Order: sequence, then C-alpha cells, then structure tokens
Amino acid sequence: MSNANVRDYAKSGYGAESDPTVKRTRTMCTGCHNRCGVVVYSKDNKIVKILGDREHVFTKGNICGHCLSQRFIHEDESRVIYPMRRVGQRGSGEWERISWDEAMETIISKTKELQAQYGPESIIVGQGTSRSTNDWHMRLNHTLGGHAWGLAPLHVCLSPVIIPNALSFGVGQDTGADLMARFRSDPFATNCYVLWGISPHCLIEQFHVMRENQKKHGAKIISIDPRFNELSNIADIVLRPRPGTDGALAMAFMNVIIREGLYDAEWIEHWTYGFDELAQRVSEFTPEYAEKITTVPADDIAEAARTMAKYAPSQFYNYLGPNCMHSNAIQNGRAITCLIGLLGPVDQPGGYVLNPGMGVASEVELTLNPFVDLLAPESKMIGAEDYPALPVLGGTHWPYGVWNAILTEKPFPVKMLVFIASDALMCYENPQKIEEALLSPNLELLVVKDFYFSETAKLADIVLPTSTWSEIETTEDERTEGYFIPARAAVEAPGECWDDWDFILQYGKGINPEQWPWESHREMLLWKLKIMYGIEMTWDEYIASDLIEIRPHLLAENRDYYKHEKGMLRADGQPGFETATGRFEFWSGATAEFGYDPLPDYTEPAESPVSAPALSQRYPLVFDSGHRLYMFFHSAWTNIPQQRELYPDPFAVVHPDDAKDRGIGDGDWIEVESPRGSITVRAVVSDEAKKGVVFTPRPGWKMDCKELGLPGHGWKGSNSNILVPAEPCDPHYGNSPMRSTLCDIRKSSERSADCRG
Ligand SMILES: Nc1nc2c(c(=O)[nH]1)N[C@H]1C(S)=C(S)[C@@H](COP(=O)(O)OP(=O)(O)OC[C@H]3O[C@@H](n4cnc5c(=O)[nH]c(N)nc54)[C@H](O)[C@@H]3O)O[C@H]1N2
Ligand SMILES: Nc1nc2c(c(=O)[nH]1)N[C@H]1C(S)=C(S)[C@@H](COP(=O)(O)OP(=O)(O)OC[C@H]3O[C@@H](n4cnc5c(=O)[nH]c(N)nc54)[C@H](O)[C@@H]3O)O[C@H]1N2
Ligand code: SF4
Ligand SMILES: [Mo]
Repeated sequence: MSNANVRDYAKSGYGAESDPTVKRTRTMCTGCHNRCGVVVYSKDNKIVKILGDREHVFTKGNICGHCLSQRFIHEDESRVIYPMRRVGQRGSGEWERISWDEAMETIISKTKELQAQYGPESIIVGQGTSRSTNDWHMRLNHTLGGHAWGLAPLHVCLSPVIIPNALSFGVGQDTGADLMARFRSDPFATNCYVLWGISPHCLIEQFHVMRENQKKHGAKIISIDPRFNELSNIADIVLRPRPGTDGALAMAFMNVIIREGLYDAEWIEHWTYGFDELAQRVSEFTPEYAEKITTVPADDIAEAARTMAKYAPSQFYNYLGPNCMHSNAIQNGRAITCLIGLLGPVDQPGGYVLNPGMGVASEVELTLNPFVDLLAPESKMIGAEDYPALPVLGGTHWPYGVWNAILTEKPFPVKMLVFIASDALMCYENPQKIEEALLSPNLELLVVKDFYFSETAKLADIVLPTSTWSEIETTEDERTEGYFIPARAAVEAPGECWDDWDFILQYGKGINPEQWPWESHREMLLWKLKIMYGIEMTWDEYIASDLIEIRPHLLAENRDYYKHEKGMLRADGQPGFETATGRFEFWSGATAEFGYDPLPDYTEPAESPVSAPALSQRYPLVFDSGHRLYMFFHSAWTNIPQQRELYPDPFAVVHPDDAKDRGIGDGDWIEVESPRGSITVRAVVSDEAKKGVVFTPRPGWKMDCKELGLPGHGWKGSNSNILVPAEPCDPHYGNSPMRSTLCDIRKSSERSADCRG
C-alpha cells in the first residue's frame, strides 16, 4: 500500500455512522493494557471506521492510533490464518497447512506421551504479558500438572512492583499503573504525583487529571527518570538518576524526611514497625552521599523530598524503571515502598489506596491453582532453589533455567513448549541461548499461537492462527474496576483463526475433560460470571449489556478509606495490616526469609561503571533497554504501515556528548555492543538521553513492512535483549538487568546509508 493509498483507505470510512448498511459494534480494543472502549463500523466483513466510544465508563472516547490499524490487521494477507506444520528442518521456513483437528490431535497426543514418559513437568505452557487469558492459562497449567503461570515474563514485569508492597503493606497490589490505575483513589485529591520510571502510556486516563490539578490547584509533579520522557516534560521537578540507583535516591528522600521531621509522628507510632531501624539505616544516605551514587544534585534531592512531604497526600506511580529490571530491583522497590509508608498515612483519598482481594487470577475455583508451596521440590519450579522469591509471587519458572533445562535435562527434562501470545526470542534476555534451546533435538514439540510468523513461530513445529480484538467476543475483568465490560466481535476472523480461549479450552478438554466441561468460550465466560460474581445470564443478555457490575466495593463512589483503622485489611477482622506484626513494616521478617536484608538496602547494579570498573574501560556507557513507544506493543506491529511510518527504523537514544566523542551524527547507523553481542540501530542524538546512558526502545523491529519497503531485523539485528545477560540478576528474585548493564556504541561500518532505500 503506497502512502496515497493509505489516505484513500482512511477516506473509505467517511459517512459510516449514518450509512444504514454499515454494522456498528461497541467493543474493546486490547491493543495494549488500557482496554479502550471503541465503536467499530464494518461492512461486508471489512472494517470501514473505528471511533472511540464516548459512552465508555473509563476511556470516554479516547483511543490511540494503534487501535485504528485494526482495519489493516483484520485484512492483512500476511497473517497466519490456518494451522501450519513445519515440513523442513526447524527454522527452514517450509510449512504445510493442516486442519485444527490434526493440530489438536498432535498436541494432545504428544502431551500425553511426554507426561507418561517424563512427567507433567516436561511440558511448559508460556504466555507473554497479559492479554485476556491469565486465569484460563493458569487453569490449563493445572490441568497439565504444572502450577500457576508456567512461563511468563513476571521476573521483570509487575510482580517485582507488587512484591515490596505485599511485604510491607500485606496487600499484594502494585504501584505501577497500567494494570491497576483505575483502582486508585480519586486522583484529583492528590497534591503531589511522583512519576517514578513510568511512561505516559500507562497513565492515559490520569494524564489529563494530573495536568488539570497541577494547573488549577497547584498540585506538584515530580518525574524521576534518567531519560527525559514525555512526563518529565510536564513535571515541576525532574530528577535523572543513573539507571538502577533509584534505591539510593529513595533512601536519601527518607533521610531528608526523617532528619527534618517531615513525617506524621502519630501514623509512625501507631501503624508502622521498624521506624528506628529505618532511621538508622538511612542516616548515612544524605543527599550529598546519594548525589555521588545517583548523580542527582543534592539540592534537587532535598527539594523533591520536601515537596513530597509538604504536598501530601502524594500518589506514587513507580513502574518498570526503578523496580523491575535491575540486579538490585527488589531492594530498590522496597526503598520506594518504605518511602510511601514513611510519608503515610496511607489509604486516604488521594494517597496510596489498598484494595485487598481483587486478583481474579487468585480465585482457586477458576484457576484450579491451589496455593501450594511452590518452593517445595515436588512443585518442580525451575529456578526456585536459586531465586526463591520468584515462584512465590509470579508463579513462573525462571526463564533462563527453562532454556538450560531443555539443553541439559537438568533439573529435569523439558520436552515440549507451547507459547500463547509470547515471542520468547524477542521478550526474554539472552535470546542466543533461547535459539539454541528451541533448535535442540531435545525439544520434541514447539507450538506457537500468534497472529503472524513471529520470530519464535518461525522455529516452531506447529503454528496456530489467532483472531484479534475486532474478531473476538471474549474479555477479562482485571482492569475494569467494578465492572465486567463485554467485548463483541465486529467482524469474522479470517480463515481458521481461533480465539486463544478456544484453543485453551480444546487443549484442556483433550487432557482432562472434567475440568473443561464447556462447549465454547461463550459458556466459559458465562460460567466465570456465575462462579466469580454470582451473576447468571444468557449469552444474549450478556452481549446486550453495556456494563455488568461485579465488584461494587471497588467503584470510586463506594470506596472505603482508612481500611487499616476499620479492620478491613486483616483476615481476623482486627485493625492493622496483614503482616506478621500487624503494622506497615519498614523492617520485614518476611523479606528476610527470602534472603534479603529485612530493611531496605542499596547495592550497586552488578554491571555498572562503579561495580565493574575494568569492564567499563571497554564498555563505558550504561545500556538501558525497553522504554515504551506509543505505536508498538512490545515486539508487535512494526509490519503495519500506519505505525511503522512513524518509527521507520530501530533506534537508540544517545546523548549529544557521547555521540560527538565517537563521531556519530543524528540518524547514523550505529552498533551498540555489550559483552554479550551487538545490535545495529540508528542513533537519535538527543539530550532526552542522560549523558553516559544509551536507551533502546522496546520493539526490536522484527518484522518487515512490505507496504513501506522497510526491512525486518529479525530477532538478532536490533533486539535489545541480545545485549542483556540473564545473570548476574537480582539475587533472590532473578530479575534480569534489562535497564542497567554496560555497552559502547560506534558508527556502523556495514550500514551507513538509510536503509529505507
Ligand atoms: N504502547 C505501549 N504500551 C505499553 C507496552 C508497550 O509495549 N507499548 N507495554 C506494557 C507493559 S507489559 C508494561 S510492563 C508497561 C510498562 O510501563 P512503564 O514502566 O510505564 O514503561 P517503560 O517506558 O517501559 O518504562 C518507564 C520509564 O522507565 C525509565 N527508566 C529506565 N531505566 C530507569 C531507571 O533505572 N530508573 C528510573 N527511575 N527510570 C528508568 C524509562 O526511561 C521509561 O521512561 O507498559 C505497558 N504498556
Ligand atoms: N529488553 C527488554 N525486554 C523486555 C522488556 C523491556 O523493557 N526490555 N519488557 C518486558 C516486559 S515488561 C514484558 S511484559 C515482556 C512482554 O513480552 P511479550 O508479551 O512476550 O511480547 P512480544 O515479545 O511482543 O510477544 C508477544 C507475541 O504475541 C503476539 N500476540 C499479541 N497479542 C496476542 C493475542 O491476543 N493472542 C496471541 N495468540 N498472540 C498475540 C504478538 O504478535 C507477539 O508476536 O517483554 C519483556 N521484555
Ligand atoms: S492500543 Fe490504544 S486504543 Fe487500544 S487499548 Fe491501548 S491505548 Fe487504547
Ligand atoms: Mo510487562
């Protein structure tokens, strides 16, 4: 499609709203976690127009450009639309079409054979970030004889944000935003927003509120991000720490707040535990001391600390930046949680609100996942011995251990992998090792379910076609506060694409029909509504509903505050928190059980200019990968012309001084090299980057875009994870250091010309 045709294509939707021959469908975009309400106009099974749904309870008509590309994706001829079986060598790219019956028969019989020969642990089902099947995925794993999520990127996503909060507050919820932001207290009641290593894509609904509150009521915004991101642009205070040093920054904030007596003494006295020990611990972290570690000027540190305290209640949004992708991630997160606790009282309007018991995936009747001891050897969680905190929250194997288990058969043989919505080669650290494992003859069956031939699908034995959001009628309720919001199919899926729910159902049924008694995803959905929320309805009633109220206590108007005072947080109904001491714990015995210091602590990232001075002679820059771009969701959509047009080539953001030192100009192709390997990208020379740090965004540009004549770069060419090691990682949780290792850059000798041709 040429650019002119892209415009014609857009025009084809004019007048759709008033054309009686056009079908109008209200549904939900699942292009990212935001789940925006949309209205899809279609005719003859083609989408002619997509609008934001103004009546949607949360998103009120807002949508982004990616959603509009659904028109293209629905019709895209390069999608996989039939089950395919490999005919040549693995990875040779030779395929034959097979029927779903044949595909399911192969998968189910191989599963049974391997279960009998090697035990159920030899089959691992993996998923990427949550789409709409978290709960069913867990149920399937249980049916197969495994636990929890099997394999998911939880070692670097979400769980590391939840863990510190669970340890200190006794409530397992996050302070990130994209998943649970809607569960927060009224953001208008907040006086200071601390945006700590978070992207605007996760704060779509909050952005305007923050801005309005700042302009009209003088609320403050503090941005803490080494990259000057879009949120730094609207902040009153911008701090740019060296990647992975956020723990030291949080300790210094606490130092100022304690020294200057800026905390609420009554809250500390009545509701917290370990204050004196904390005060002792942070006493050395003066702003001057932290400046040496973080490079943030001491005065700015002190000013930010005073602002958080003075403008309480402060609302913290801290996500992947500080908490998830460093070898010191968990303790960095603990320091932030303790800061929130120090600034208490919590659970007040505008502050950090606690919502216990909202996790759908923890409902045993639905997931069948009993709360077994995942650390017990019989649980067979790979990596649990070395990283005992990982299986406890996250319930997933340690990914690198899985690839090793395939290759070495230790701690036990892994013989079959099924990936649903997961491109492992693009998602996990050290993909060089993943390729080796996936090509190994030890792996007897590799199944991938995706929209396209993803990088991992290219190495699969069976690839299963998948319907996308405009073509499905299933959804989840993890992000929609007190509501269940039906999704409706606007168009029919092409060829034989199946919804992931239907595949999971048929797979589960083939192994244990009693656990999967339903005939279709429709029955699954109605059953879920019944057992989870006591709501009984027919499909017609369901699909005709706009909003189904499911958890009224979570709705903003019914929200209870100060729950710790009212005995609403503890199982025994007593006031306090569900922790060993019944208080918010600065000092946490549960943390110590995993091997960490019971107090928050700061350690240098394992591979940094400070901790590895010899290595940094050769690799003097810090490598920080994966910041989000609006147009792409993880590694997907670089094949879509409307999206690729905006970011035609893979790139790294490089500070002007670092570029100049190396003779690199804006737009030059460069190699980014680490001790693990190198990737080729274009330099975006900008002081958006902190000096000394190289930032590569998440996508990786794996797919080509035929319409624009732009190449794909596969899993090797521009995939940041090539540079990321699995170890050294967080010592007890196993987070890989995707955002703090060493690298260097140089002008690419092979690629100097613009490859757009
Ligand atoms: N469009 C789009 N939206 C998405 C996604 C996507 O791929 N595309 N992915 C979804 C998923 S699964 C997730 S988990 C969320 C992630 O959501 P976020 O965590 O909000 O997003 P990121 O942009 O990955 O990271 C946030 C910021 O961390 C900064 N950062 C990097 N290193 C550090 C550091 O050491 N310290 C600090 N303080 N900041 C640092 C980056 O510069 C970036 O601006 O986004 C979700 N939303
Ligand atoms: N270096 C680095 N690596 C990272 C990150 C980072 O910041 N830096 N972020 C990490 C994080 S937080 C996360 S959550 C992971 C996410 O990683 P993943 O969720 O695994 O994302 P992808 O690697 O894009 O692989 C997802 C695949 O699923 C397909 N897909 C999308 N939707 C569906 C669907 O509904 N059904 C099916 N069957 N297929 C679908 C897409 O086409 C794509 O090929 O990446 C992690 N990897
Ligand atoms: S991709 Fe865009 S429209 Fe779709 S859910 Fe995300 S923000 Fe909303
Ligand atoms: Mo994620």
